[in-house]
Amino acid sequence: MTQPVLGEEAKVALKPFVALESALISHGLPYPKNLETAQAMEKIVREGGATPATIGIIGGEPRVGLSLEELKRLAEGQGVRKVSLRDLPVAVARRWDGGTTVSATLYLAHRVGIRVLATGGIGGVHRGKRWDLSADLFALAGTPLVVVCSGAKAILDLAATLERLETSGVPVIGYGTGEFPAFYSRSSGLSLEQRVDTPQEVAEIARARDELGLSTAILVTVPVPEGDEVPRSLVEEALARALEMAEVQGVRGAALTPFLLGRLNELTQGATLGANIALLKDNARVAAGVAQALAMA
Ligand code: PSU
Ligand code: MN
Repeated sequence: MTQPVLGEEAKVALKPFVALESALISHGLPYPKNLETAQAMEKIVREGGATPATIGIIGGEPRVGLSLEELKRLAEGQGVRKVSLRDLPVAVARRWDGGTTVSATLYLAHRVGIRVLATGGIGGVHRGKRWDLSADLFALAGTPLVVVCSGAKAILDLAATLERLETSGVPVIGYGTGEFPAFYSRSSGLSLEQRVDTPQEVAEIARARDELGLSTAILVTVPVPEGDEVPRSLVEEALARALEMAEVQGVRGAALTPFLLGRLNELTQGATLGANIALLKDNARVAAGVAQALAMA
């Protein structure tokens, strides 16, 4: 049976782990900012008292904990695929290099017993294409991790995404906020019923989930740091144009999310990229705190 292979740091670690996805390295952020951000997130997790395990596929081998060389290989992106849950068997059989999305990362993290994952924004329901649902939603419905993120990516239909999470039984919790964050912007206008202010509160909810025998993820949503936020009106304006470009160029499927993120970055002169990096680092910090609180059960 193909078991994920543990990286050097993961093998010796005694501390709690934080899983980090790698599709955002291979397909979410441009080189070399992607590599810098991946390394910065790992460092922040370590400083927060946990062990980072960036998860990805190297030559068909699912890896939990990547070396710097392997991170570079995914960041440089030569022939690197975006690997979602449905791609995992093909990626292994065909010996791909792959950046794993939230859905594939959740699966591999759970298989080695990791309980916390940090990312930027989860996938969800696409705007104007309600049939285009990210596999992230299905993985969240059936994998009992704590996922720290800044909500769903701003390119999505956030209201529909929230409804879908509710249908799947995934608790969505605001971290220091009563609103579902809008990724690049702190507020979406969609209120959340549950708010927490400490990692301990998150750990208590996760423990209760486990005691209940539920296997849903818990989605902890952290707004982008104040100084790095992009005003929602600006994002919406750029997004309208990016969506139009996608339509005209016929971009669809797995390519859609990376395409839209790239166009937004150009149209906002890098503002969305700055916000994306800032929130990724901040989410790594929060996730380390949660992993620690969970380990102190
Ligand atoms: N968050 C980011 N950048 C990204 C992604 C998330 O800040 O690139 C990636 C994640 O890996 C997520 C994936 O799982 O996009 C969703 O893609 P899709 O919509 O095709 O399921
Ligand atoms: Mn899709």
